[in-house]
Amino acid sequence: MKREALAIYFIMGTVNCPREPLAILEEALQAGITIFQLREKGEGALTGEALLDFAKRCQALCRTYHVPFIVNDNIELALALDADGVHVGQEDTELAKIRQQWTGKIIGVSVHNHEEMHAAVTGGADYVGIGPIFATISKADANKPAGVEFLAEARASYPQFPIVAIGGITPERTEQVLAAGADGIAVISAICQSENIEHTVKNFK
Ligand code: TZP
Ligand code: MG
Repeated sequence: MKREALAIYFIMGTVNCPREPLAILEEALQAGITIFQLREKGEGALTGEALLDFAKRCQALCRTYHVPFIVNDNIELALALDADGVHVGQEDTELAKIRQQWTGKIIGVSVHNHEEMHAAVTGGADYVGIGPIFATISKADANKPAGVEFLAEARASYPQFPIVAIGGITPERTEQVLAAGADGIAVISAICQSENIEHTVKNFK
């Protein structure tokens, strides 16, 4: 994948939204996010038909704006929808299995250290997510904030590999994260909780 596609990576689930989720997504798309991930998890998350219906609506919006639609964790949902990609953590379906099923699709993997990074790169991931860089309110089981140290090391080891940084990132903190080597920033709350998404995305840019 092109590293530029990771520039402004918006992640959202209904649980993260203080108002109508599809309105938030459409405002973010209009404002210029470059990739979207549906991450429907946590207490009160949609399941079954309701999840399928919501996911289809998100996908349709992303198509309208020509923005890749990625599904978090749920490989069955991603396959059923023919999503543009899937993002998995270390505890989710094995990368090798997904890679077999998913030629020509985007696969992202969360990594936290050199071993995981090496396994992702050699196992066929298209990009990696590194974080949480800062403290986050959006992931209950998040590791401790790691800062930019490993991010910078990962970039030094893999000068060309697509890397997105995640966790507590705001427009004010973006420069530091890009300087450490990220191709882009992945955010939930900075956009979901923004009172002016157009303005927030512009600030990220
Ligand atoms: N993985 C590491 S931190 C995080 C995920 C999914 C949550 C990021 O959300 P926020 O609100 O941008 O900190
Ligand atoms: Mg996961």
